[in-house]
Amino acid sequence: MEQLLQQIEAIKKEIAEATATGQAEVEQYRIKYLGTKGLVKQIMGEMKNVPNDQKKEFGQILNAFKLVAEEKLEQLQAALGDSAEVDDSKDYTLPGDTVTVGTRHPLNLVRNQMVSIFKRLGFAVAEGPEVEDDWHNFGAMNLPADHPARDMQDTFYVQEPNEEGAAWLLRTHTSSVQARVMETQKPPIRVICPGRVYRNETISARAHCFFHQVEGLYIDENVSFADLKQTLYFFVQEMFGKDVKVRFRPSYFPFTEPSAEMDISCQICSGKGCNICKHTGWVEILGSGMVHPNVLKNFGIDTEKYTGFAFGMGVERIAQLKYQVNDLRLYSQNDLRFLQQFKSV
Ligand code: 2U9
Repeated sequence: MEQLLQQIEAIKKEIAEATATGQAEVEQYRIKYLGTKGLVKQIMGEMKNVPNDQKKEFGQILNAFKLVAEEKLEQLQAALGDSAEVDDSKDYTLPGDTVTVGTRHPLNLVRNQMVSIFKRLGFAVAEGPEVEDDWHNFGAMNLPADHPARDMQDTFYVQEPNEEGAAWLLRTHTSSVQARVMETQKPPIRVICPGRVYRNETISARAHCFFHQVEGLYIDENVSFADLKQTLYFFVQEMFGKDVKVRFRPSYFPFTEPSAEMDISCQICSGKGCNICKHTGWVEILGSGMVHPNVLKNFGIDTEKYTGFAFGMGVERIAQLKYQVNDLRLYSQNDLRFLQQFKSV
């Protein structure tokens, strides 16, 4: 008992003399005296050896001892607050760093707008894999085995064609997604397929080895070429404004018959003639047509009952006309001087 009291007095003396010049030393003090294995806890542990008739008196001594240790911790902490931890080398009144907020990529802005216009017409959005098999990309789309698009020169093959012609490749259009939709759904089908596509082109201002498409497909009873024209006319009016003019020119695609390309009046010069429209007043924006019966038959769709229209367009091309982007490479160079121009769009 006597020995314990002496021990307490010795520790109290130590505590009274303790100093700390930084946060680390305050922490050392706390651990030494008040930590879970600290001296205060150790002394408290001796309580069990104290005879019952002295427990009350000794308990009071112990509580006072603990208080001394705690008060000293507060003192050390408070003393630090006014001096040691203040770093005078910094000017805390300076304004903070500006946080640069990112911008949406112009291709995403345009893709989102395109998707939202077609959604309002009741089109659903479908997506699919960028690595495709030969069938979904070419075969199902009525592209014959000797079509130039199938050539090694034009398509990136992941796995070259085997004896049966089966191959894996980077999709050259998002029609492969519509093919997958037709595989799993029955008409009526009304989908748009936005996504990245790949073609083996030398990169220049006008060509790139990848670009983005939005393709559409509408299959139902009594779908006509008039539906195609009205849908696409609505789209360009929403995209470019009510004053836009359109014209259709006959064209050829293996997957549509009849096929047509659509031009709009040049949005840069309002049809007066400029470099973008090569002084014709018109710019081509998309390809379209009535889905070829062979394509429908590939998916077991009754061509006596159903007809459909399809269209495809490049997102880069629409963005070029909307924002006058004259070099395709700008879209993938991540140059902030280009991207930041789309800040509040
Ligand atoms: C199915 C059947 C037919 C989609 C179509 C085009 C015409 C077309 C080009 C425009 C510019 C590709 O991005 S581009 O280079 N596309 O001209 N695409 S019709 O036809 C389909 C799609 C799916 C089942």
